[in-house]
Amino acid sequence: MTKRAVEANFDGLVGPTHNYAGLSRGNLASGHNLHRVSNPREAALEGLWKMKCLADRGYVQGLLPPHERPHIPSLHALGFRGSDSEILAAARRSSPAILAATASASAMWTANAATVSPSADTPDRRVHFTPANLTAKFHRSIESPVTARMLKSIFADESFFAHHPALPSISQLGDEGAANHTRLCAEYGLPGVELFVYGTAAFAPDLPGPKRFPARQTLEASQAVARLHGLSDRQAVFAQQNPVAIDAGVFHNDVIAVANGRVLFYHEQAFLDEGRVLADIRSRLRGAELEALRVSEREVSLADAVASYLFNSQLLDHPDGGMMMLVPQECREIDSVSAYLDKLVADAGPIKGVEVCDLTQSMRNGGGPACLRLRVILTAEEQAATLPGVMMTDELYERMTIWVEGHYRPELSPADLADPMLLDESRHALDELSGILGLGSVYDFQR
Ligand code: SUG
Repeated sequence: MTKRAVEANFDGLVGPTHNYAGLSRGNLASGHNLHRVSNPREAALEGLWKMKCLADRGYVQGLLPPHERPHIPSLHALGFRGSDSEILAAARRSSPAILAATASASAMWTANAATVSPSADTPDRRVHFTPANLTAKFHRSIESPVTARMLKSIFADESFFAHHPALPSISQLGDEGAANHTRLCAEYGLPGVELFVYGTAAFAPDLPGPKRFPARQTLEASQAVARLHGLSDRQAVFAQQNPVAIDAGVFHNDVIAVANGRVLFYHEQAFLDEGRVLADIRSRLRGAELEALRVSEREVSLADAVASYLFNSQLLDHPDGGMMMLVPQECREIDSVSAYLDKLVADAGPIKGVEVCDLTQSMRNGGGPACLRLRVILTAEEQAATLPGVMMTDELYERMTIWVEGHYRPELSPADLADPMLLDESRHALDELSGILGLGSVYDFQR
């Protein structure tokens, strides 16, 4: 029997060490803003405001907490020894880049936290989670153990939720989670088609690949996740990302394509073989006709798509039918994109309205609205089994705002990352946060 289900979005709450360290080659914004002074307080408040706006409109909205940063166990693993202050000072002297990597607040982009398959798709009718190993970048590769603990704490009931370990941490199995995975369906509660997009294949060296920037996701990793989740060939489509797009700064597929329901919104340069991708989806989508919303290079150039993050929008079901699109404000600052959005709504297609949000602090590191959220399709029973403390309400919003204002700095520069006070402040804040959310002891410093 089909169960009604909804999409819940779990946004990453920005951490107290949010900074610009230029750690992600291939992500243009990260490179451009290297060493810029950040505002962690503003960043967290921007993210909280997005969550509240969506919760106010009736969408099911949760949050995933920040990770402990700087991460002393990672510095320890690299041979730095002594007290916490000595470790921070030694890392700063020997390699500011390594210190910055262990201090990044990158866990905020929860589209990279995991790949999630809803219970309607899986053989055991449980929601399956595989945390992403994020092997492509050191600062991100240290996220998965704590992400796994958080997901297990939030989705604890094994009769509803299945948790797989992250794939082996090796570039041939590089996995970036839901940022390279999207799902199409007639209704959330019905079996859907899961689209896995990869940048390269580790064991097929003849595939065309990007020349300038690295591909982060491999076909082998995508196939392994689909296997772990029990998806059959009828349910999974594997598509190669266009290397031209990767070289233009599309480091994840969610910077160039997004789906919701039966709509696939994408740029003509998104996929290497567009025709095959559409045919594969069409042949698998049961009970619904694929609606391909294709944006041509003439309407919006690849460069404007990357600069605006048009495709990193959230497509959300509209209560009156059709969909609402949540775009970053940069989309209204670039003429071609703004004109395209006006036309999209005027066209009487599936997109009924466009809402704009200010995520300046996250955008400067290459993270738009869709990067900040992990989508989890949940039935009513699964929703009831989810940790209630992380769900956004007016009360939680008020509480979190006070918490951020009390604990976060309004300014952070790369030199501050070695400040032992910053580590103390962050641990203190996260300890309090795990109590507020009812999360248990998920952090290393609590164990
Ligand atoms: O992995 N930026 C992140 C942005 C992730 C966006 N996520 C999705 N597209 N789903 C990344 O490149 C920059 C950190 C720095 O440079 O300080 C960074 O990690």
